[in-house]
Amino acid sequence: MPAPVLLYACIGIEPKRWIDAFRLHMPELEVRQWPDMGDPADIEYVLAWKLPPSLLQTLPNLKVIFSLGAGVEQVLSDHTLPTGVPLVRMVDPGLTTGMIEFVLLSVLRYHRRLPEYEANQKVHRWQELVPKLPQEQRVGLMGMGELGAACAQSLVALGFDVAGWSRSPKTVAGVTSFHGPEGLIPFLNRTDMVVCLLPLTAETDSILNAQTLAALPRGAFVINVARGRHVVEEDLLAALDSGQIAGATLDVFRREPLPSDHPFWSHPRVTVMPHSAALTQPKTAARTIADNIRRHQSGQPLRHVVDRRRGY
Ligand code: NDP
Ligand code: OXD
Repeated sequence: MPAPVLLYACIGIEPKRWIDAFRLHMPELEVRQWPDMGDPADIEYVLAWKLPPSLLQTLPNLKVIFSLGAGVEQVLSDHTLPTGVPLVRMVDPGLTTGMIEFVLLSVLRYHRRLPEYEANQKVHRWQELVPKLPQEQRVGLMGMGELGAACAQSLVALGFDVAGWSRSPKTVAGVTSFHGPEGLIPFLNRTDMVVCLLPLTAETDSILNAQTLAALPRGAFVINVARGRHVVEEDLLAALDSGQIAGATLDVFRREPLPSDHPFWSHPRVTVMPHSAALTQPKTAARTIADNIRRHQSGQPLRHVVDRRRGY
């Protein structure tokens, strides 16, 4: 049997760590790098992130598209995406750990009132600030999938009062489940810190807007680690300025990189991160992809295939 061939087509992402990791986890896999792909008919697998335009159309024997990211809205918006070829999203232990770390860091930062201490330090003010007990801090995860559920469990372990909102009801120990459009406002009403970990779809686009931000208790915090389009930026700025929202940690934006004149950069209650809350880690992710290629080659069902109708 000829060696399987994977085309690395991830514009802007350094290939070396991926190539080393594939060599370790699947030495028999031949990895080619776009645009040096040789005969397009050899390519059975593509690893994609910011795909070169129309590339997929030129691959007659493509069997599976692997997304380098957990979010697949970019790949799905490619009008040349072949209909019969499964698209697999990224589920990577390294990515999940990174997201848990970042969400805990952000929640704890607000919970322990660090932004206030930082402001006090600037004016040399020595002042003790009493934190709430964790069980008095109501954290809400929008999205209870691979990442949302993992973050929820870690927050429960620290004693926070955790709820999740998803499309379907969930049973996660210690987490109150809300679901569906009718569950959204009750979920927001009880949430002091909302963490967005939804996929970007037609239903979730602009979901954090004037109306939903107003449904949070006054003085709530927003942590968006999903996609910039989940947030209506002007509505969030207005809610910050009115005091409805006390602070926001934003890792993702409608335009990335965030333009240098964007008001978020200098807003005193906004923390800007350059879309790096969690990064796919080649060392762990290449192994997951290799396992899936082996499953595919032995006729077993692929894991983590995107449901194109749902959009995630
Ligand atoms: P999953 O597909 O595993 O989970 C998605 C969750 O969102 C599910 O619980 C799903 O509900 C819920 N959901 C989807 N649509 C709706 C809706 N209309 N109403 C209510 N709930 C909905 O995704 P992941 O957890 O792996 O990733 C989530 C997102 O995080 C990615 O799509 C990506 O955009 C972002 N991300 C950002 C990173 C960063 O560094 N900033 C890194 C990695 C990911 P149900 O379970 O019922 O289907
Ligand atoms: C992802 C991301 O979707 O990095 O994985 O944003």
